Amino acid sequence: MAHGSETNQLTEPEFVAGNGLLHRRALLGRGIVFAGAVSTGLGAVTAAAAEPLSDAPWSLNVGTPIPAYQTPSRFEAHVVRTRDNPDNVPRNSRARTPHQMLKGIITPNGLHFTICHGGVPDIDPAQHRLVIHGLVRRPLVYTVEALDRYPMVSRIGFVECGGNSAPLFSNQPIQADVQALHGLTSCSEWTGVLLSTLLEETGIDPKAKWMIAEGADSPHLSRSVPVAKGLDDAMIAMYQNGERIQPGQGYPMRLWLPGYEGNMNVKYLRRIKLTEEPAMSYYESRTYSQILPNGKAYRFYFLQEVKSFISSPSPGLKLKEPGYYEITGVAYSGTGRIAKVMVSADGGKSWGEAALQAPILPKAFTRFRMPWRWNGGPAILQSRAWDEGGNAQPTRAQFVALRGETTKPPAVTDFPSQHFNAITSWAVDAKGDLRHVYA
Ligand SMILES: Nc1nc2c(c(=O)[nH]1)N[C@H]1C(S)=C(S)[C@@H](COP(=O)(O)O)O[C@H]1N2
Ligand SMILES: [Mo]
Repeated sequence: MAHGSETNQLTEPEFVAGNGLLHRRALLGRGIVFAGAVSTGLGAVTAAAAEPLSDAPWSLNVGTPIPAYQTPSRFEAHVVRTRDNPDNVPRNSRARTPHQMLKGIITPNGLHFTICHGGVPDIDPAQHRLVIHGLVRRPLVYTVEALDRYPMVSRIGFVECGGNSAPLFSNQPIQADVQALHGLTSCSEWTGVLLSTLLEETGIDPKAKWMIAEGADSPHLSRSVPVAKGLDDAMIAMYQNGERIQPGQGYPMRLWLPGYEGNMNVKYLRRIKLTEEPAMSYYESRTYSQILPNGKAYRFYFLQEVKSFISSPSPGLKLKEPGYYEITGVAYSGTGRIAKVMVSADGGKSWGEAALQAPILPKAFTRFRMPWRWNGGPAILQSRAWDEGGNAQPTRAQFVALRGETTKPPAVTDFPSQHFNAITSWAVDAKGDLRHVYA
């Protein structure tokens, strides 16, 4: 890659929008000498000399034994979830995904966000049962072992808490990183039995319009789900990225409702009751309702709408020197596939189209990338997504006009409002530090 000193510059930079945004073609690696572009002095890439490489200590000894279940390098020990209730006082607890340190579309199992309203139950899979009853022809009880023999499917998709990004309802931009602001969404490959397979077997009384799903944890969290969703793409998920679902994700099984508000994805699932009417349970009538500026609330608000955020660069990740950077993040929509992501480096004055990394799957994270040459001056980075249903991620002004904002004290964890999906802005200053702004 090092072609000598005369190429210590971007060659033929092809700008698509203001403040250094490059055409996504640059990601193909042609027309840019990255070695020069990523290091002008401090040196991430330097000229290679011809003499033999010297040996570091780890090259001179036999390494450690291979562990039975491996965990990341000790040098990655900072890549962890942030927990808001480490002492497990009896209330809801959250652990947030460190998006600023992840680069793909799959959230590693140990880093998937978790919300438990009554701690993580220690469920013995041999004793766990799933009951499907109510307005069905034939009520049935399933063991984990039995479900393991049913036809399974694997699908990649996200789960997002309705309360994710709630700090952005504040009328002042709260100074926090992407993990604190957007860490309540994650994406996995889920494997399990489609609920439609089981409903086929129990039969459905035509009067049934709702299913009430209930968990086996101490709050017995329950939510009402339209039967239509149950017959569409709802899954009894038992595996997460190939292995048994984590305790934090609902071991031994959860309801996965692709694209629907996190809270409805009932973990530790023990019961599905088909009914004519919704249950109006605690979590659907109080905690997870969307209060509107006029004081009214949407009765039900299932969909997690089209959204994106830049994970890198983002607050806490300093730009050490001017030069080439990749702006990257995730986009997703509960409606379907992501159609387009636009990126701005000048606070929304001009936009360039980001590259979307395949696979682009419905109701899943899509990784976007945008090449950028930072000139060392101020910049405001934004991303905006569109889905295949033609829905555009709203600007902050559009969003606030419809849903309102709050003057409540700026605590990251405690905002009453749900389903924030507007644009996020990161400001870069001349020192290369990033902060959360409204633009
Ligand atoms: N049984 C049960 N299901 C639950 C919860 C819970 O506390 N108990 N939390 C809900 C909430 S509020 C969300 S956002 C999602 C989070 O899923 P995750 O913890 O797997 O990320 O699970 C939902 N399902
Ligand atoms: Mo949630």
